[in-house]
Amino acid sequence: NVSAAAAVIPDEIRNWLSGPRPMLIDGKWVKSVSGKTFDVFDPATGEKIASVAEGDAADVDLAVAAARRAFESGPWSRMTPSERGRIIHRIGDLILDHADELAAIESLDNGKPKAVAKAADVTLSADMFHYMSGWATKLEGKHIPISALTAPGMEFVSMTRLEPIGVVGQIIPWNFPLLMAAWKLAPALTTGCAVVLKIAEETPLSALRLGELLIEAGVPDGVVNIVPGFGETAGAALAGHPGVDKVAFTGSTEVGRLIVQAASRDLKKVSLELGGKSPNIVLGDADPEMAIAGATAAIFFNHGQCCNAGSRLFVQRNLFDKVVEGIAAQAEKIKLGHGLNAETEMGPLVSRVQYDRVTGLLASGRQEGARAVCGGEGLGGAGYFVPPTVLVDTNPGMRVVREEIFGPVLVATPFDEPDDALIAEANNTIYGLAAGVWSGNTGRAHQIANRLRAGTVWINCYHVFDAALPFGGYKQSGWGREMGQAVLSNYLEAKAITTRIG
Ligand code: TXE
Repeated sequence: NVSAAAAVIPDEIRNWLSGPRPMLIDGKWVKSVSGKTFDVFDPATGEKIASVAEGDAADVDLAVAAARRAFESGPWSRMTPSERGRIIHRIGDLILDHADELAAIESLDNGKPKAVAKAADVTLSADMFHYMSGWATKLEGKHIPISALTAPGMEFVSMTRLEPIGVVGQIIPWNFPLLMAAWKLAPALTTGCAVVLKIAEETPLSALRLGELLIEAGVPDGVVNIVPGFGETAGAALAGHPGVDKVAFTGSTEVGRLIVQAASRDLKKVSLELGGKSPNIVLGDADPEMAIAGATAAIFFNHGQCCNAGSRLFVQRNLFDKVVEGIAAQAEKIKLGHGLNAETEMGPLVSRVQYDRVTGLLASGRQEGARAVCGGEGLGGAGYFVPPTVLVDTNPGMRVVREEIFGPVLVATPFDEPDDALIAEANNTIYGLAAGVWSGNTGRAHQIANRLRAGTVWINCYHVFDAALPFGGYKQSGWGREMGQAVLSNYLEAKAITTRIG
Protein backbone atom coordinates (compact mmCIF):
# COMPACT_ATOMS: atom_id res chain seq x y z
CA ASN A 1 0.00 0.00 0.00
CA VAL A 2 2.80 2.45 -0.90
CA SER A 3 2.28 5.29 -3.35
CA ALA A 4 5.17 5.57 -5.78
CA ALA A 5 4.19 9.04 -7.03
CA ALA A 6 7.08 11.50 -6.96
CA ALA A 7 6.59 14.56 -4.77
CA VAL A 8 6.42 18.08 -6.14
CA ILE A 9 8.39 20.52 -3.99
CA PRO A 10 6.75 23.98 -4.11
CA ASP A 11 8.92 26.58 -5.92
CA GLU A 12 9.16 28.99 -2.96
CA ILE A 13 10.60 26.20 -0.81
CA ARG A 14 12.92 24.98 -3.56
CA ASN A 15 14.28 28.54 -3.87
CA TRP A 16 14.62 28.94 -0.09
CA LEU A 17 16.66 25.72 -0.01
CA SER A 18 18.84 26.55 -3.00
CA GLY A 19 21.80 27.82 -0.93
CA PRO A 20 23.18 26.64 2.43
CA ARG A 21 20.81 27.77 5.23
CA PRO A 22 22.65 29.87 7.82
CA MET A 23 22.11 29.94 11.60
CA LEU A 24 20.61 32.76 13.68
CA ILE A 25 22.95 34.50 16.11
CA ASP A 26 22.35 37.95 17.60
CA GLY A 27 19.61 38.73 15.07
CA LYS A 28 21.79 37.93 12.05
CA TRP A 29 21.85 34.97 9.70
CA VAL A 30 25.44 33.73 9.71
CA LYS A 31 27.66 30.85 8.60
CA SER A 32 29.21 28.59 11.22
CA VAL A 33 32.59 29.68 12.66
CA SER A 34 34.17 26.55 11.17
CA GLY A 35 32.51 27.21 7.79
CA LYS A 36 31.16 23.63 7.90
CA THR A 37 27.70 22.60 6.71
CA PHE A 38 25.78 19.33 6.96
CA ASP A 39 23.33 17.74 4.53
CA VAL A 40 19.62 17.26 5.13
CA PHE A 41 17.74 14.40 3.44
CA ASP A 42 14.21 13.71 2.25
CA PRO A 43 13.32 10.58 4.26
CA ALA A 44 10.91 9.34 1.57
CA THR A 45 13.65 9.13 -1.07
CA GLY A 46 16.97 9.38 0.79
CA GLU A 47 17.88 12.31 -1.50
CA LYS A 48 19.66 15.44 -0.27
CA ILE A 49 17.29 18.43 -0.05
CA ALA A 50 19.38 21.07 1.70
CA SER A 51 22.62 21.93 3.37
CA VAL A 52 22.67 23.78 6.68
CA ALA A 53 25.34 25.59 8.69
CA GLU A 54 26.84 23.17 11.20
CA GLY A 55 27.17 24.76 14.62
CA ASP A 56 29.58 23.50 17.26
CA ALA A 57 31.10 24.77 20.51
CA ALA A 58 32.43 27.99 18.94
CA ASP A 59 29.01 28.94 17.57
CA VAL A 60 27.35 28.04 20.87
CA ASP A 61 29.80 30.42 22.61
CA LEU A 62 28.76 33.27 20.31
CA ALA A 63 25.08 32.43 20.71
CA VAL A 64 25.27 32.28 24.52
CA ALA A 65 27.16 35.61 24.60
CA ALA A 66 24.49 37.21 22.39
CA ALA A 67 21.70 35.83 24.57
CA ARG A 68 23.46 37.10 27.71
CA ARG A 69 23.78 40.59 26.24
CA ALA A 70 20.13 40.57 25.15
CA PHE A 71 19.05 39.37 28.59
CA GLU A 72 21.16 41.78 30.65
CA SER A 73 21.12 44.96 28.63
CA GLY A 74 18.96 44.63 25.53
CA PRO A 75 15.51 46.11 24.95
CA TRP A 76 13.94 42.76 25.93
CA SER A 77 14.61 43.22 29.64
CA ARG A 78 13.21 46.77 29.56
CA MET A 79 10.06 45.90 27.64
CA THR A 80 6.73 45.94 29.44
CA PRO A 81 4.96 42.60 29.85
CA SER A 82 2.27 43.86 27.51
CA GLU A 83 4.77 44.71 24.76
CA ARG A 84 6.39 41.31 25.16
CA GLY A 85 3.01 39.59 25.03
CA ARG A 86 2.07 41.41 21.81
CA ILE A 87 5.27 40.24 20.07
CA ILE A 88 4.65 36.65 21.18
CA HIS A 89 1.06 36.82 19.93
CA ARG A 90 2.29 38.15 16.58
CA ILE A 91 4.55 35.08 16.23
CA GLY A 92 1.41 32.91 16.45
CA ASP A 93 -0.30 35.05 13.80
CA LEU A 94 2.70 34.79 11.45
CA ILE A 95 2.79 31.00 11.84
CA LEU A 96 -0.85 30.86 10.74
CA ASP A 97 -0.15 33.28 7.84
CA HIS A 98 2.55 30.86 6.66
CA ALA A 99 0.72 27.64 7.59
CA ASP A 100 0.86 26.05 4.16
CA GLU A 101 4.54 26.80 3.61
CA LEU A 102 5.57 25.61 7.11
CA ALA A 103 3.54 22.41 6.67
CA ALA A 104 5.25 21.70 3.35
CA ILE A 105 8.72 22.27 4.83
CA GLU A 106 7.89 20.02 7.78
CA SER A 107 6.57 17.30 5.51
CA LEU A 108 9.60 17.40 3.22
CA ASP A 109 12.09 17.38 6.09
CA ASN A 110 10.43 14.99 8.56
CA GLY A 111 8.37 12.82 6.20
CA LYS A 112 4.95 13.33 7.82
CA PRO A 113 1.95 14.00 5.54
CA LYS A 114 1.59 17.71 4.79
CA ALA A 115 -2.12 17.71 5.74
CA VAL A 116 -1.22 16.31 9.16
CA ALA A 117 1.61 18.82 9.60
CA LYS A 118 -0.82 21.64 8.81
CA ALA A 119 -3.69 20.39 10.98
CA ALA A 120 -1.57 19.35 13.96
CA ASP A 121 2.02 20.68 14.05
CA VAL A 122 1.39 24.14 12.58
CA THR A 123 -1.97 24.74 14.27
CA LEU A 124 -0.70 23.69 17.71
CA SER A 125 2.53 25.70 17.28
CA ALA A 126 0.58 28.90 16.57
CA ASP A 127 -1.76 28.18 19.47
CA MET A 128 1.18 27.69 21.84
CA PHE A 129 2.42 31.23 21.11
CA HIS A 130 -1.12 32.65 21.29
CA TYR A 131 -1.85 30.89 24.59
CA MET A 132 1.50 31.80 26.17
CA SER A 133 1.31 35.45 25.10
CA GLY A 134 -1.54 35.93 27.60
CA TRP A 135 0.64 34.82 30.50
CA ALA A 136 3.21 37.58 29.87
CA THR A 137 0.99 40.05 31.76
CA LYS A 138 -0.03 37.59 34.49
CA LEU A 139 3.23 36.49 36.10
CA GLU A 140 2.12 37.59 39.54
CA GLY A 141 3.97 37.21 42.81
CA LYS A 142 2.19 37.33 46.18
CA HIS A 143 1.92 39.44 49.29
CA ILE A 144 2.75 37.03 52.13
CA PRO A 145 1.97 37.72 55.81
CA ILE A 146 4.99 36.66 57.93
CA SER A 147 5.48 36.02 61.66
CA ALA A 148 9.15 37.09 61.82
CA LEU A 149 9.75 35.19 65.08
CA THR A 150 13.37 36.27 65.26
CA ALA A 151 12.50 39.97 65.07
CA PRO A 152 9.89 40.49 67.81
CA GLY A 153 8.15 43.87 67.83
CA MET A 154 9.06 44.74 64.29
CA GLU A 155 6.67 44.96 61.39
CA PHE A 156 7.35 43.86 57.82
CA VAL A 157 5.79 43.68 54.41
CA SER A 158 6.85 40.61 52.40
CA MET A 159 6.26 39.87 48.77
CA THR A 160 7.45 37.56 46.05
CA ARG A 161 8.47 38.66 42.60
CA LEU A 162 8.77 36.23 39.67
CA GLU A 163 11.84 36.87 37.57
CA PRO A 164 13.11 35.22 34.38
CA ILE A 165 15.70 32.52 35.07
CA GLY A 166 18.10 34.08 32.54
CA VAL A 167 19.79 32.51 29.53
CA VAL A 168 18.18 29.22 28.57
CA GLY A 169 19.69 26.43 26.45
CA GLN A 170 17.02 24.39 24.70
CA ILE A 171 17.64 21.15 22.80
CA ILE A 172 14.88 19.59 20.71
CA PRO A 173 14.27 16.42 18.63
CA TRP A 174 13.04 15.68 15.12
CA ASN A 175 9.60 14.12 15.59
CA PHE A 176 7.70 17.45 15.76
CA PRO A 177 10.42 19.93 14.78
CA LEU A 178 8.27 23.09 14.61
CA LEU A 179 6.00 22.19 17.53
CA MET A 180 8.91 21.29 19.82
CA ALA A 181 10.47 24.67 18.99
CA ALA A 182 7.14 26.34 19.86
CA TRP A 183 6.71 24.39 23.11
CA LYS A 184 10.18 25.49 24.17
CA LEU A 185 10.40 29.06 22.86
CA ALA A 186 6.94 30.34 23.78
CA PRO A 187 7.20 29.97 27.59
CA ALA A 188 10.83 31.13 27.63
CA LEU A 189 9.87 34.31 25.77
CA THR A 190 6.76 34.83 27.90
CA THR A 191 8.82 34.80 31.08
CA GLY A 192 11.41 37.21 29.62
CA CYS A 193 14.31 34.77 29.18
CA ALA A 194 16.81 34.78 26.31
CA VAL A 195 17.36 31.54 24.42
CA VAL A 196 19.87 29.45 22.52
CA LEU A 197 17.90 26.74 20.69
CA LYS A 198 19.80 23.69 19.38
CA ILE A 199 17.62 22.07 16.72
CA ALA A 200 17.79 18.43 15.62
CA GLU A 201 20.30 17.53 12.92
CA GLU A 202 17.70 15.38 11.09
CA THR A 203 15.13 18.19 10.75
CA PRO A 204 16.50 21.72 11.05
CA LEU A 205 14.42 23.43 8.35
CA SER A 206 11.10 24.49 9.90
CA ALA A 207 12.72 26.00 13.00
CA LEU A 208 15.09 28.02 10.77
CA ARG A 209 12.05 29.36 8.88
CA LEU A 210 10.39 30.06 12.25
CA GLY A 211 13.49 32.09 13.18
CA GLU A 212 12.78 34.40 10.23
CA LEU A 213 9.21 34.84 11.47
CA LEU A 214 10.43 35.63 15.01
CA ILE A 215 12.47 38.52 13.62
CA GLU A 216 9.51 39.70 11.53
CA ALA A 217 7.34 39.62 14.68
CA GLY A 218 9.77 41.98 16.45
CA VAL A 219 11.80 39.70 18.73
CA PRO A 220 14.90 41.84 19.46
CA ASP A 221 18.40 40.75 18.38
CA GLY A 222 19.99 38.04 20.52
CA VAL A 223 16.80 37.09 22.38
CA VAL A 224 16.46 33.90 20.32
CA ASN A 225 19.55 32.31 18.76
CA ILE A 226 19.08 29.16 16.69
CA VAL A 227 22.01 26.78 16.25
CA PRO A 228 21.66 23.73 13.99
CA GLY A 229 24.22 21.01 14.65
CA PHE A 230 24.89 17.60 16.10
CA GLY A 231 24.22 16.39 19.61
CA GLU A 232 27.73 15.42 20.69
CA THR A 233 29.16 18.77 19.54
CA ALA A 234 26.65 21.65 19.59
CA GLY A 235 24.20 19.97 21.98
CA ALA A 236 26.82 18.90 24.51
CA ALA A 237 28.49 22.34 24.37
CA LEU A 238 25.16 24.03 25.14
CA ALA A 239 24.17 21.63 27.94
CA GLY A 240 27.49 22.22 29.72
CA HIS A 241 27.99 25.92 28.92
CA PRO A 242 28.83 27.99 32.02
CA GLY A 243 26.93 30.98 30.58
CA VAL A 244 23.63 29.07 30.50
CA ASP A 245 21.35 29.26 33.56
CA LYS A 246 18.93 26.51 32.61
CA VAL A 247 18.70 23.64 30.12
CA ALA A 248 15.42 22.37 28.70
CA PHE A 249 15.66 19.13 26.74
CA THR A 250 13.32 16.89 24.75
CA GLY A 251 14.71 13.63 23.40
CA SER A 252 15.79 10.16 24.44
CA THR A 253 16.10 9.07 28.06
CA GLU A 254 19.77 8.09 27.37
CA VAL A 255 20.68 11.61 26.21
CA GLY A 256 18.56 13.05 29.05
CA ARG A 257 21.05 11.44 31.45
CA LEU A 258 23.98 13.02 29.56
CA ILE A 259 22.27 16.42 29.75
CA VAL A 260 21.91 16.09 33.52
CA GLN A 261 25.59 15.16 33.84
CA ALA A 262 26.73 18.10 31.69
CA ALA A 263 24.46 20.55 33.51
CA SER A 264 25.46 19.28 36.94
CA ARG A 265 28.95 20.82 36.78
CA ASP A 266 27.53 24.23 37.63
CA LEU A 267 24.19 22.94 38.91
CA LYS A 268 22.12 24.48 36.14
CA LYS A 269 18.38 24.02 36.42
CA VAL A 270 17.18 21.24 34.10
CA SER A 271 13.80 20.20 32.68
CA LEU A 272 13.46 17.02 30.63
CA GLU A 273 10.79 15.55 28.38
CA LEU A 274 11.91 12.02 27.53
CA GLY A 275 10.71 8.70 26.19
CA GLY A 276 7.64 6.58 26.87
CA LYS A 277 6.10 3.15 26.48
CA SER A 278 2.53 4.12 27.20
CA PRO A 279 -0.19 1.60 28.13
CA ASN A 280 -3.54 1.85 26.36
CA ILE A 281 -6.20 -0.18 28.20
CA VAL A 282 -9.46 -1.32 26.57
CA LEU A 283 -11.99 -2.63 29.09
CA GLY A 284 -14.56 -5.24 28.09
CA ASP A 285 -17.38 -2.69 28.32
CA ALA A 286 -15.77 -0.21 25.88
CA ASP A 287 -17.42 0.72 22.59
CA PRO A 288 -15.32 -1.53 20.32
CA GLU A 289 -15.48 0.67 17.24
CA MET A 290 -14.41 3.75 19.23
CA ALA A 291 -11.62 1.80 20.89
CA ILE A 292 -10.39 0.37 17.56
CA ALA A 293 -10.22 3.80 15.91
CA GLY A 294 -8.68 5.34 19.04
CA ALA A 295 -6.05 2.67 19.58
CA THR A 296 -5.12 2.81 15.88
CA ALA A 297 -4.53 6.56 16.08
CA ALA A 298 -2.84 6.22 19.48
CA ILE A 299 0.01 4.16 17.99
CA PHE A 300 0.14 5.10 14.31
CA PHE A 301 -0.19 8.91 14.51
CA ASN A 302 3.11 10.46 13.34
CA HIS A 303 4.26 6.92 12.37
CA GLY A 304 4.54 6.02 16.06
CA GLN A 305 7.27 8.64 16.47
CA CYS A 306 5.52 10.20 19.49
CA CYS A 307 6.94 10.08 23.01
CA ASN A 308 3.36 9.49 24.20
CA ALA A 309 2.41 6.85 21.57
CA GLY A 310 -0.04 4.25 22.91
CA SER A 311 2.44 1.45 22.18
CA ARG A 312 1.37 -1.23 24.71
CA LEU A 313 -2.26 -2.23 24.15
CA PHE A 314 -4.07 -4.21 26.87
CA VAL A 315 -7.51 -5.53 25.84
CA GLN A 316 -9.96 -7.43 28.05
CA ARG A 317 -10.24 -10.96 26.72
CA ASN A 318 -13.88 -10.77 25.49
CA LEU A 319 -12.88 -7.98 23.06
CA PHE A 320 -9.28 -8.96 22.33
CA ASP A 321 -9.69 -10.66 18.93
CA LYS A 322 -12.22 -8.11 17.70
CA VAL A 323 -10.09 -5.10 18.68
CA VAL A 324 -6.80 -6.54 17.39
CA GLU A 325 -8.36 -7.61 14.07
CA GLY A 326 -10.06 -4.20 13.80
CA ILE A 327 -6.77 -2.34 14.32
CA ALA A 328 -4.97 -4.60 11.83
CA ALA A 329 -7.74 -4.01 9.25
CA GLN A 330 -7.41 -0.24 9.67
CA ALA A 331 -3.61 -0.48 9.58
CA GLU A 332 -3.68 -2.32 6.27
CA LYS A 333 -5.74 0.48 4.72
CA ILE A 334 -3.26 3.23 5.69
CA LYS A 335 -1.65 4.63 2.52
CA LEU A 336 2.11 5.03 2.78
CA GLY A 337 3.90 7.51 0.56
CA HIS A 338 5.73 10.81 0.24
CA GLY A 339 4.42 13.34 2.73
CA LEU A 340 3.90 15.94 0.01
CA ASN A 341 1.53 13.70 -1.94
CA ALA A 342 -2.09 14.50 -1.12
CA GLU A 343 -3.24 10.87 -0.80
CA THR A 344 -0.48 9.90 1.69
CA GLU A 345 -1.68 8.98 5.18
CA MET A 346 1.65 7.78 6.61
CA GLY A 347 5.13 8.83 5.52
CA PRO A 348 8.54 7.25 6.08
CA LEU A 349 10.43 7.19 9.37
CA VAL A 350 12.67 10.20 9.81
CA SER A 351 16.09 8.71 9.03
CA ARG A 352 18.10 5.65 8.10
CA VAL A 353 19.22 5.40 11.74
CA GLN A 354 15.62 5.26 12.96
CA TYR A 355 14.70 2.77 10.21
CA ASP A 356 17.52 0.48 11.31
CA ARG A 357 16.57 0.87 14.97
CA VAL A 358 12.87 0.07 14.39
CA THR A 359 13.47 -2.83 11.98
CA GLY A 360 16.13 -4.19 14.36
CA LEU A 361 13.55 -4.24 17.17
CA LEU A 362 11.04 -5.95 14.84
CA ALA A 363 13.65 -8.64 14.12
CA SER A 364 14.25 -9.13 17.85
CA GLY A 365 10.48 -9.53 18.34
CA ARG A 366 10.38 -12.24 15.66
CA GLN A 367 13.35 -14.06 17.22
CA GLU A 368 11.73 -13.93 20.67
CA GLY A 369 8.48 -15.44 19.33
CA ALA A 370 6.17 -12.45 18.77
CA ARG A 371 3.73 -12.78 15.84
CA ALA A 372 2.88 -9.93 13.46
CA VAL A 373 -0.85 -9.72 12.71
CA CYS A 374 -0.03 -7.06 10.11
CA GLY A 375 3.18 -5.41 8.91
CA GLY A 376 6.24 -6.81 10.65
CA GLU A 377 9.13 -5.81 8.37
CA GLY A 378 10.58 -2.67 6.83
CA LEU A 379 9.86 -2.18 3.13
CA GLY A 380 13.49 -1.71 2.09
CA GLY A 381 14.39 0.56 -0.84
CA ALA A 382 15.58 4.15 -0.78
CA GLY A 383 12.92 5.61 1.56
CA TYR A 384 12.63 4.69 5.24
CA PHE A 385 9.17 3.08 5.16
CA VAL A 386 7.95 0.71 7.86
CA PRO A 387 4.33 -0.48 7.55
CA PRO A 388 1.97 -0.22 10.53
CA THR A 389 2.59 -3.34 12.61
CA VAL A 390 0.60 -5.12 15.33
CA LEU A 391 2.44 -7.77 17.39
CA VAL A 392 0.74 -10.43 19.53
CA ASP A 393 1.95 -13.51 21.47
CA THR A 394 4.39 -11.28 23.32
CA ASN A 395 5.54 -11.60 26.92
CA PRO A 396 6.61 -8.89 29.38
CA GLY A 397 10.32 -9.74 29.04
CA MET A 398 10.59 -9.13 25.28
CA ARG A 399 12.53 -6.11 24.03
CA VAL A 400 9.54 -5.04 21.88
CA VAL A 401 7.46 -4.84 25.08
CA ARG A 402 10.10 -3.18 27.25
CA GLU A 403 11.83 -0.70 24.94
CA GLU A 404 10.52 2.44 23.30
CA ILE A 405 10.38 1.51 19.60
CA PHE A 406 9.45 4.99 18.32
CA GLY A 407 7.95 3.55 15.14
CA PRO A 408 4.54 2.25 13.97
CA VAL A 409 4.65 -0.89 16.12
CA LEU A 410 1.95 -1.91 18.61
CA VAL A 411 2.23 -4.80 21.07
CA ALA A 412 -1.18 -6.17 22.09
CA THR A 413 -1.85 -8.33 25.18
CA PRO A 414 -5.13 -9.74 26.56
CA PHE A 415 -6.15 -9.50 30.23
CA ASP A 416 -8.94 -11.21 32.19
CA GLU A 417 -9.98 -8.60 34.77
CA PRO A 418 -9.11 -4.92 35.34
CA ASP A 419 -7.52 -5.86 38.68
CA ASP A 420 -4.30 -5.09 40.54
CA ALA A 421 -2.35 -7.38 38.21
CA LEU A 422 -3.43 -5.32 35.17
CA ILE A 423 -2.51 -2.03 36.85
CA ALA A 424 0.87 -3.49 37.87
CA GLU A 425 1.54 -4.64 34.30
CA ALA A 426 0.48 -1.28 32.84
CA ASN A 427 2.86 0.44 35.26
CA ASN A 428 5.61 -2.14 34.65
CA THR A 429 7.90 0.21 32.69
CA ILE A 430 10.69 2.64 33.47
CA TYR A 431 8.58 5.31 31.73
CA GLY A 432 5.50 7.25 32.87
CA LEU A 433 4.51 9.71 30.19
CA ALA A 434 0.97 8.88 29.08
CA ALA A 435 -1.78 6.27 29.15
CA GLY A 436 -5.24 5.59 27.70
CA VAL A 437 -8.35 3.95 29.16
CA TRP A 438 -11.38 2.96 27.06
CA SER A 439 -14.60 2.06 28.90
CA GLY A 440 -18.37 2.59 28.86
CA ASN A 441 -18.17 3.16 32.62
CA THR A 442 -16.54 6.53 33.21
CA GLY A 443 -16.29 6.09 36.97
CA ARG A 444 -14.38 2.85 36.53
CA ALA A 445 -12.13 4.45 33.93
CA HIS A 446 -11.33 7.26 36.38
CA GLN A 447 -10.48 4.76 39.12
CA ILE A 448 -7.97 3.14 36.77
CA ALA A 449 -6.66 6.54 35.59
CA ASN A 450 -5.91 7.48 39.21
CA ARG A 451 -3.70 4.41 39.62
CA LEU A 452 -1.66 4.79 36.43
CA ARG A 453 1.78 6.29 37.02
CA ALA A 454 1.73 8.67 34.06
CA GLY A 455 1.71 12.42 33.54
CA THR A 456 -1.25 12.31 31.12
CA VAL A 457 -4.21 9.90 31.01
CA TRP A 458 -6.75 10.03 28.20
CA ILE A 459 -10.18 8.42 28.78
CA ASN A 460 -12.08 7.40 25.62
CA CYS A 461 -9.72 9.57 23.58
CA TYR A 462 -5.98 9.79 22.85
CA HIS A 463 -3.45 12.40 21.65
CA VAL A 464 -5.66 15.29 22.80
CA PHE A 465 -3.09 18.05 23.31
CA ASP A 466 -3.80 21.60 24.37
CA ALA A 467 -1.50 24.52 25.12
CA ALA A 468 -3.42 24.96 28.40
CA LEU A 469 -2.75 21.39 29.65
CA PRO A 470 0.50 20.43 31.38
CA PHE A 471 2.37 17.57 29.70
CA GLY A 472 5.30 15.63 31.08
CA GLY A 473 6.51 12.47 32.67
CA TYR A 474 6.58 10.45 35.85
CA LYS A 475 9.60 8.20 36.47
CA GLN A 476 12.25 8.17 33.70
CA SER A 477 9.99 10.08 31.28
CA GLY A 478 11.27 13.37 32.58
CA TRP A 479 11.45 16.27 35.00
CA GLY A 480 8.96 19.13 34.96
CA ARG A 481 6.07 19.88 32.63
CA GLU A 482 5.67 21.45 29.18
CA MET A 483 2.72 23.75 28.36
CA GLY A 484 -0.03 25.11 30.56
CA GLN A 485 0.61 27.36 33.55
CA ALA A 486 2.90 24.60 34.86
CA VAL A 487 5.66 25.22 32.28
CA LEU A 488 6.20 28.78 33.46
CA SER A 489 7.92 27.62 36.64
CA ASN A 490 10.63 26.00 34.44
CA TYR A 491 11.68 29.50 33.41
CA LEU A 492 11.08 31.60 36.54
CA GLU A 493 12.88 32.27 39.79
CA ALA A 494 10.85 33.48 42.79
CA LYS A 495 12.48 36.27 44.78
CA ALA A 496 11.20 37.02 48.29
CA ILE A 497 11.53 40.71 49.24
CA THR A 498 10.95 41.78 52.83
CA THR A 499 10.71 45.43 53.93
CA ARG A 500 10.73 46.64 57.52
CA ILE A 501 7.92 49.11 57.99
CA GLY A 502 8.01 49.66 61.72
O1 TXE B 1 17.39 11.13 20.12
P1 TXE B 1 18.43 12.05 20.84
P2 TXE B 1 17.58 10.33 18.73
C1 TXE B 1 13.80 8.57 21.55
C2 TXE B 1 13.24 7.51 20.63
C3 TXE B 1 14.28 7.40 19.59
C4 TXE B 1 15.52 7.60 20.40
C5 TXE B 1 16.72 8.07 19.64
O2 TXE B 1 13.12 6.31 21.33
O3 TXE B 1 14.27 6.14 18.97
O4 TXE B 1 15.18 8.58 21.33
O5 TXE B 1 16.45 9.24 18.88
C6 TXE B 1 20.51 16.08 20.82
N1 TXE B 1 24.26 16.36 24.33
N2 TXE B 1 13.29 9.90 21.29
O6 TXE B 1 18.89 9.65 18.68
O7 TXE B 1 19.81 11.61 20.51
C7 TXE B 1 20.24 15.75 19.37
O8 TXE B 1 21.16 16.43 18.53
C8 TXE B 1 23.31 17.26 24.02
C9 TXE B 1 12.20 10.33 22.10
O9 TXE B 1 17.27 11.24 17.63
O10 TXE B 1 18.01 12.12 22.26
C10 TXE B 1 18.80 16.21 19.22
O11 TXE B 1 18.76 17.62 19.06
N3 TXE B 1 22.40 17.04 23.06
C11 TXE B 1 11.93 11.76 21.97
C12 TXE B 1 18.19 15.83 20.57
O12 TXE B 1 19.31 15.71 21.47
C13 TXE B 1 22.40 15.86 22.42
C14 TXE B 1 12.15 12.41 20.68
C15 TXE B 1 17.41 14.52 20.58
O13 TXE B 1 18.22 13.48 20.12
C16 TXE B 1 23.38 14.88 22.71
C17 TXE B 1 13.30 11.90 19.97
C18 TXE B 1 24.33 15.16 23.72
N4 TXE B 1 25.27 14.29 24.07
C19 TXE B 1 13.80 10.66 20.27
N5 TXE B 1 23.14 13.81 21.91
C20 TXE B 1 10.73 12.32 22.67
N6 TXE B 1 10.76 12.36 24.00
O14 TXE B 1 9.80 12.78 22.04
C21 TXE B 1 22.07 14.10 21.14
N7 TXE B 1 21.63 15.36 21.43
